[in-house]
Amino acid sequence: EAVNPQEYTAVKMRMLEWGPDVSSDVKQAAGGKSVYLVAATLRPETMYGQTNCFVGTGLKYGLYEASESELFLVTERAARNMAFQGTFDRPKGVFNKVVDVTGAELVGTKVAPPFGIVKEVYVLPMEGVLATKGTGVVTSVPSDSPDDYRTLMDLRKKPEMYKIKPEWAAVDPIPVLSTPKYGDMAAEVLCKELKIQSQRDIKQLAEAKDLAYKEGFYSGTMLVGDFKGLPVVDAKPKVRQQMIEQGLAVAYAE
Ligand code: A2H
Repeated sequence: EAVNPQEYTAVKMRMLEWGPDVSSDVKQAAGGKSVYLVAATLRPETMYGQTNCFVGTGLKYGLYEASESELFLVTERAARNMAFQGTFDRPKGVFNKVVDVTGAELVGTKVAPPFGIVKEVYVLPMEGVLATKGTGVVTSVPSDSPDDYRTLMDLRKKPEMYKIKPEWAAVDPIPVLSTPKYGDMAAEVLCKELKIQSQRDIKQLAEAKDLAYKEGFYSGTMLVGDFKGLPVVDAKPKVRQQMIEQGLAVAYAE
């Protein structure tokens, strides 16, 4: 990992309305500032197709001061990395947590996904979110991510078990790119081909993820956005740059 750093795009999903379980401590601490759930992605070109946001219900997050007016909701590990990468409007290495937040209480919170065709989406639980990767916040693109697709379908099947309202999982996958092998719904096609039954089918999901990633990157064509018609390989850095220039994302490495 130290030898081969990953260059993520950390997308700022603006909090629009806290979910029913968010504590009054959190609401008070947020005050009048803008709160962003910040999600690390390797596929910025797919952000048009965001349908929800995932957190781990057993994970601990915090609200961290990013500037005078902005708070970032991420894990402490990510806040520390961001502080050392100069992401915050603070001296290098300085990060200040204003309040703790649990993943469980965030479920049902409404956020605005940057560049999303759908403008308002909900925070939902995902079982496999790692505390040791990215920000602990994962944005969901079920058209192109097999993990996201399978998790969304699991949630729709058993909303009571996952303690969600069905309407929070109501946004369908949105086509964002097309590939010769899998059409415009690579994740769905691969989950069916590999007979993936649940988000716990880790091995098959890893294979599906690899196939979707390679086919999308090398053979995909954009269907939406400013770079519609361009190969994914060319659109990817352009979408990333636009998001960063517009203040809707930050570079994040680990
Ligand atoms: B990707 P890598 Cl469309 N725990 O973004 C689990 N997964 C996490 C995570 C965490 N803490 N942080 C980020 N991720 C996900 C989009 C996407 C992603 C698409 C297709 C594939 C894909 C939308 N979700 O990932 O282990 C994020 O999901 C498969 C490569 O560092 C992030 O990019 O390679 C990806 O995993 C980073 O995983």
